[in-house]
Amino acid sequence: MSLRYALLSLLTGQPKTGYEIGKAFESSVGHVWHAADSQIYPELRRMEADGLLDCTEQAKGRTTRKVYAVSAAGERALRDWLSAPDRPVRSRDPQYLRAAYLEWADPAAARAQLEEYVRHYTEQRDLLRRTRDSLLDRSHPVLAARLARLPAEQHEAVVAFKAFAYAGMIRQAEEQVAWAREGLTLIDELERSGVYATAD
Ligand code: VNL
Repeated sequence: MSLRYALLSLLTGQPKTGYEIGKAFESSVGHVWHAADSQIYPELRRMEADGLLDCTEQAKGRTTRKVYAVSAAGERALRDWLSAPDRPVRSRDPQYLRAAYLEWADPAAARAQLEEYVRHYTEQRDLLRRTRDSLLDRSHPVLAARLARLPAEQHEAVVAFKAFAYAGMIRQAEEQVAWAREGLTLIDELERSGVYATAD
């Protein structure tokens, strides 16, 4: 359900074709709400049918492309959503479920898994940091296009809230790296004291 709000948020910045949406999504709002192209395109069609998006055909060479823009109803839906209280989701992350029962895993496999988390979240953290920096210096193309359509007095808040979201995600990624490293140390200690070994 949040995917439609992610798409509305993105398109409030600038109307886009389906192709442009796919590209811009991944480098911007996709960092805070991941979705695959295969989910995005059918959702755009549903949003159009629900009156949240206005579509116009734009001629390009011998073909036409559909340009999606947020309708008045779409803007209202986004405002209503952001003004309504959000109920925090309860944890369903398989990482913690798996971590809680690692005594069932082969130590080598457990170690490899934790090393993979370290690698993944380090990469994620660095990508998020780079993206946040490109928001703060306003060089991110999706943000720059949004700002170009807004009066200057709104720019600070638009940038600050996006940087705020990234700050939270960066901290989470840092925390995941630290946590996975703690797990590696734990496995070392348990193995050294002979209480964790390959079954059979
Ligand atoms: C926008 C641009 C959003 C860059 C972003 O992440 C971003 C935007 C939420 O203007 O919608 O990284």
